[in-house]
Amino acid sequence: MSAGTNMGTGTNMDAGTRTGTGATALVESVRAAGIADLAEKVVASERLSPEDGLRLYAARDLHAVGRLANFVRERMHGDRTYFNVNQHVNYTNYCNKFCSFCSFDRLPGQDGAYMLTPEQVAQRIEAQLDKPVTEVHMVAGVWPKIPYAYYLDILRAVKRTRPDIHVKAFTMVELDQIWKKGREQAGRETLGEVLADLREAGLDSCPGGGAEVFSERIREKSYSNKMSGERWLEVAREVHRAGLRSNCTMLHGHIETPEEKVDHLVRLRALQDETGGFQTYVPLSFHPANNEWSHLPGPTALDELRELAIGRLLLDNIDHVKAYWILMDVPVAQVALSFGADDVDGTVVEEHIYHDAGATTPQEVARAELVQWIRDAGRLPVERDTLYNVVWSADPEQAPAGAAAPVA
Ligand code: V47
Repeated sequence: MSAGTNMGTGTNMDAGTRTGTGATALVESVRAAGIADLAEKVVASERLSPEDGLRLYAARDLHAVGRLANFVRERMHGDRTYFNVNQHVNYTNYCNKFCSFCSFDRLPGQDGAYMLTPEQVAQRIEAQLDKPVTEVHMVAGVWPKIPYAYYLDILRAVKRTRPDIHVKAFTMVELDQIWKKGREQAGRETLGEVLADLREAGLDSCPGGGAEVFSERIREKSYSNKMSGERWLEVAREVHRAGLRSNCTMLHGHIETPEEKVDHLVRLRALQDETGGFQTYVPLSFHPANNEWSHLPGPTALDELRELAIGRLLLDNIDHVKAYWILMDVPVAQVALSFGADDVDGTVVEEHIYHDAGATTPQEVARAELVQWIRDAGRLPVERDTLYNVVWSADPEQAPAGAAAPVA
């Protein structure tokens, strides 16, 4: 994969933004907000610095920040907005990390604790066989007593039930744990060997969770049992080296500072320069119900829009930015499509992590409804598979923008 090739190549530019007039109008439209120089950089496809990032967090005029992000979004994707027909499976909520922000984790025996057997995972896949599901997104808590074979068995169970489904599973945190079990129980020394086993059993790519905010200050306070940011990046590097793509995330709207967020984003950007393996950035809005951070208010819709926009502007080498509809009200996700986001995730079916933490969105949305949400926001819906190959497109040009390049 080549790094840093996506912004400003202009291949997908729309008329409104690609012309010199559009660029000049953009710069002028944000002058009063004090970010005309940043607009000039964006128009010229120059990389924004960490200091620029801090100015975007400080800029009072959110719409000005949004206009810059929208310019980039339209230059890369035009009106195209991606979704997929997917289902989520959270295979266990057993967890020993005790993160302050989490409402999902349980200890075995606690009220509501569960761990799905491979057969139960298969049943969940089977229950959706009448729908055109192309992806299962499978993440869970971390529990050291789960044997190595279990992880391979749940992958095999999915593929046995629906052989053509793409399995996007295991965050970097889960992978680190699976590697420890692989070493202990199967003599697998390296993460590379473990990834080879997982791939053989059916793993196709990895989701972006578990990164939280890389800040050591916050980790020590609130998720000290979890791997460091450095280790998260190291595991992601190995995943990409093994030829698997992954997503990346940042948990925002709690106790983090703008400096910590900029640091997080530029570290993701640096790894992407190296590997090109991240497909999509997903800012995750903190949900405060039923966890140790319940005294915090969580982000507002305006915070969410700013986060998406700044992600789009700083992560100049990541193709896609996702407004995950489950965690923001659907109208906010629709507005987000003009604040840098070009993806809304998928049909989901069953979700626990955000609903345990107070999400009020539905558990599932029909494919037709997703299409309508995107159309109502004035964008062109494009159904994708996990690797952004186009399954169906409302774009008359049917351009497979963002189609996956081979992994290095
Ligand atoms: O790692 C947990 C976060 C993540 C809360 O890759 C919380 O496409 C907010 O990573 N409030 C899991 N966030 C979800 C995730 C994800 C979701 C959708 C798409 C993709 C993708 C990835 O959720 C966890 C953690 O960072 N989380 N609890 C909470 N109370």
